[in-house]
Amino acid sequence: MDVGLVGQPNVGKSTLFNALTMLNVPMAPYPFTTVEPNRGVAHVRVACPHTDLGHPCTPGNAPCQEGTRWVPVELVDVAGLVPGAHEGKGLGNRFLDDLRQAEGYLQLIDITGATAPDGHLEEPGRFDPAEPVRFLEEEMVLWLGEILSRQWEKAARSLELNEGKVEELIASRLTGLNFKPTQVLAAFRHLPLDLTHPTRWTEADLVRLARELLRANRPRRIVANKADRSRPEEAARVAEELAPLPCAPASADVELLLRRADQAGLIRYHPGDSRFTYSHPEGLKPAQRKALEEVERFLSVWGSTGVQQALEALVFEGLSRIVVFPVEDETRWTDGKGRVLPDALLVPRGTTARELAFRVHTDLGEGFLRAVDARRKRTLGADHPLEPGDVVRVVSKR
Ligand SMILES: Nc1nc2c(ncn2[C@@H]2O[C@H](COP(=O)(O)OP(=O)(O)O)[C@@H](O)[C@H]2O)c(=O)[nH]1
Ligand SMILES: [Mg+2]
Repeated sequence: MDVGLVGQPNVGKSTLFNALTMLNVPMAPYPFTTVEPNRGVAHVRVACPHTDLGHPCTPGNAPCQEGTRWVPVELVDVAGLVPGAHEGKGLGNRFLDDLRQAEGYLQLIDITGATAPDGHLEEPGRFDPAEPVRFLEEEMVLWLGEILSRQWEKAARSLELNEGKVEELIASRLTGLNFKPTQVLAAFRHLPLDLTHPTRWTEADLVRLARELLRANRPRRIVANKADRSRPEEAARVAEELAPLPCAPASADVELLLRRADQAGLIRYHPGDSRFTYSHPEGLKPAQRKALEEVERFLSVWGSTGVQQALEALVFEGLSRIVVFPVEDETRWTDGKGRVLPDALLVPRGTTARELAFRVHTDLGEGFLRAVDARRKRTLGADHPLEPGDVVRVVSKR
């Protein structure tokens, strides 16, 4: 699953990307295929079940630190959004291509209002920080609307003649976006469209449909960045302006500084925490001390940098993901090689026991007999929806 970072140039996307993809935790070598420089691995936190088991775990994909499991999520720093992207201007095509792959995104805005639409800086308060949020939505709606409108009449006529299903036609036109026909049906519920006569739909209808599809299926959260140059009242004002879209203040700069200082051994800081401790206070250079004292002041005002929280809110709330732990031995919580709780899998809320089996291996899914809830020692049927933190053994014919 990909999470995209979007926003106009200079709002802090690369800084946020660098901070989020830096985790100072011992990790097992794990083959991540990094194909492009703007892709990286970030992590979301969950409690590791090993504390309930009473033995340490042997993590494979998701490192464990003091009972916190860091579960990987792929992050894409999307090329800067420019006006006219849907017409293929500038980096438009590249931008939309990256975005298409992301299942949800964090949109960064400059809460100080100093960043112009093209990314150049002016004095704080010069621009409305919320404007780029409306702009991005319009740009995406127009783009999707255009894809839907291409030769719509012809496609709709043929559909009516063959008495086909309009939700399937639409899903197939948007294959790159992975909309399922059921998701298209859900979008119809909010629109007064005559489903048996798609030839009567206007271009405006298709644009409205595009908007509904995006709202329901591409969750986003707004990261009001550069909070270190702003005030909580201003953050609250912007959040109110954007509601019901979730928006929370953050400082990518401060988060990056904290993670780097931790990696350099100057402090101990766990991403997402509201404080840090000094490792060797006496060894700090005056400039380092001054910078870290500023960070302490920032944390006392804002509570945290907001960076880790923004990603987790998107993954767990926006994208409704939960983390489950497949094992092969329901007593020792191990895999076939005796590793304890090796895998932490991020799956959609509502994933069933059988769907988890398919996620682990096709054979396991096809030969599915039953699953065992290893915490409660209960048998789970194929259609049983899993809960966050479940430790599950799949019993299969093969
Ligand atoms: N004050 C402040 N500056 C930031 C913050 N995040 C990023 N910046 C600065 O904003 C500028 C642009 O950041 P960058 O990550 O390159 O933005 P991008 O163009 O969106 O990728 C750099 O000078 C960053 O140091 C922040 O949280 N606070
Ligand atoms: Mg950048």
